[in-house]
Amino acid sequence: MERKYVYRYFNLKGRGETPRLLFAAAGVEYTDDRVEFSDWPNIKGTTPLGVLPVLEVDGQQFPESVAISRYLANEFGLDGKSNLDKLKIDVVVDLLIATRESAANMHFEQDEAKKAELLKKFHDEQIPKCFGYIEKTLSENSSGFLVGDQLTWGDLALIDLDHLLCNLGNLINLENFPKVAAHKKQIEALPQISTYLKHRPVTSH
Ligand SMILES: N[C@@H](CCC(=O)N[C@@H](CS)C(=O)NCC(=O)O)C(=O)O
Repeated sequence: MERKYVYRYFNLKGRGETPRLLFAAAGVEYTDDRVEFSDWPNIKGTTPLGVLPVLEVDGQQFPESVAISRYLANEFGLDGKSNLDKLKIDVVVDLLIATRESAANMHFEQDEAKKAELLKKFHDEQIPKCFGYIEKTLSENSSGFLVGDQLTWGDLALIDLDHLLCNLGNLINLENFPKVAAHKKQIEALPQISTYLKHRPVTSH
């Protein structure tokens, strides 16, 4: 029987966009419930952990963005074919999460001196570590996808972070990572992804 999905997050990409990309890639119907900040105080107490995103599967609510993405990837066959491919995806996703956290901490830092210090560390350490590893992973796979010869949730998580870093005041120069740049183009050109990207609500991040 077909599952009924409601996906609840703020009207942002943020931590919540990879699941939406997964629904788009798989062509699976869902309710994209974008919560207004003014409504959030009334909704917060009804969620499992007091935070979003939440995925409702046939009326049952689940928190945690990465667990949600991994579940949807499993359901939609976008999880990699072998256990080794799944491991490769998980390593990349963990690196992407750490990079997203660093970018967010830096973005929201109010103290200008501290912010400059975080920015330097981000460029000198976090970007080379994360994207150097991903560049190498991509160069070991001739299909252009992160693993195997078809799309997985690792590809979607990767373009999602590319978008964030490019939008948040150019936090990455993809010219330094040619495989990542080519990967972004390849994934964005997939028909179902390209259509989704053209039509998704415009948000700053
Ligand atoms: N580890 C959680 C973190 C969720 C989280 O911190 N969500 C934020 C938005 S990105 C939130 O709901 N903030 C509102 C609040 O704390 O009241 C996940 O990845 O889903």
